Amino acid sequence: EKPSEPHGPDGIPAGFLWGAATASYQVEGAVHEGGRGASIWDTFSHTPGKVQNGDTGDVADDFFHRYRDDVQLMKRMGLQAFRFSVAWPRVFPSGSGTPLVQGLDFYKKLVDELHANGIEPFCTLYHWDLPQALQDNGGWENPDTARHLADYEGYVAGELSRAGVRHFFTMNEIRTFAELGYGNGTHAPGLAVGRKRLAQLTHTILMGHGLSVQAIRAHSATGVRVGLCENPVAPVPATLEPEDVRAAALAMREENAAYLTAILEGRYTEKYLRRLEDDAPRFTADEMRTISSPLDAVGLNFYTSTYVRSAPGGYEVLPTPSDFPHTASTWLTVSPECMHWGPRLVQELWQPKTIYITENGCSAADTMTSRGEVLDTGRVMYLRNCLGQMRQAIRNGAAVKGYFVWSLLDNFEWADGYSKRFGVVYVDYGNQTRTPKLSAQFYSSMIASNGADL
Ligand code: PNW
Repeated sequence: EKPSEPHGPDGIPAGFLWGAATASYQVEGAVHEGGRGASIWDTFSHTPGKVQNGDTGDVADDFFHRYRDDVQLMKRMGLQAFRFSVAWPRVFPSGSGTPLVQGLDFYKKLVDELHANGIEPFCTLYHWDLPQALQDNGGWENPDTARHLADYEGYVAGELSRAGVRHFFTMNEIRTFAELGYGNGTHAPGLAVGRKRLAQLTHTILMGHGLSVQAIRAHSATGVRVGLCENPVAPVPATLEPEDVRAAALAMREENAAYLTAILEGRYTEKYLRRLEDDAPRFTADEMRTISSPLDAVGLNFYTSTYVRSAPGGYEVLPTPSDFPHTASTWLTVSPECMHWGPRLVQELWQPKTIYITENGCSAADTMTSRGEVLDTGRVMYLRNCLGQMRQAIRNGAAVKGYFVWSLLDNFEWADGYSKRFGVVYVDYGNQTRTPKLSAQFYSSMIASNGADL
């Protein structure tokens, strides 16, 4: 890695890593190859009515077969890092037991290809594709799932660290997959289990994370860095009055009490436990120590903000006006301040040594012109503003060491299927042609100057 220098006057430290992110089920396809087992997303996407237009990840971007060309694309764009995820059911088709010997072949080839082209691999070990066989045994409602996850992650990190991977994330966005998968059922496995069971299974997920941190450290080559990727609610103070800024810090801690706060503090906040009353999770002090196993890096995914102000009792979350500007995804309001206040408040509250922005990006109604261009000026505006806000966070002391745009390619956007495009590279799903959008050109030129004119 390049040496990290003190923040210069332009705010972006030398050695800062610029990358792009993807996730296995969203890009790979090849769902029946190499002995891969089924995941909850195969089941969910093949259940009528669950995903827009009946889309599935069966083919997706066919990244499983096209990764060599896609790495060349990354290289041409000037990317320095690439975040991908490993599909658990490729390695353990039914989630536990004996690993499939050829299960990691694809990822080892991908890692070699990245290294050969000077691109640093960042590996997420769980980006939501839980083996269906484990869901059949209760999924995250079964504490055994946490053990199976740790066994899987220890094995994969051992193998891939010996292939030269130095950065691992245990999980992606606990808040999202717990709340959408088990809280309201809009994501796989499509359950709505109620508050008490949700709190308990979320605790089991946190245990899976903590046990995995330990397993990765136990099985890896020396020098690996372990973290997780979470998408905390990003409270932004409505005014710059000190009491509103304090309210934002309180909100960061409380709104994320079941997730990032528990992991970084090793405790549930009193407010959280009081709010849930009889529905609060059952846990031991020993479990809380496991959950808060020390991390080398915190990965933060920021897309949007939550405006707050000071109020009796601490803080008040402000409603989103119906005409607030938003992207092609209604949940994704255009509020780049999350990239300033998000990392800044995480730094102030928990002092992580290293923060990576592991996802940031937006959806847009991208279409190709008759000249074959995709002129996504809305995404250029979104990214430029988000990066300017990130630079502000760094100026204010946040230890942000890298940034990954979501996403390299248009891909399977979960319950929205292929109807929402997040890529800086356009994918024609009819023939799998890749076309860098205007935003890819913006991003490349920004990388070339290390953010000089943000
Ligand atoms: C994240 N929501 O997911 C994921 O990490 C990515 O896999 C995904 O493609 C990306 O953000 C864009 O959505 C989210 O409804 C999915 O609030 C949905 C929500 C939030 C995050």
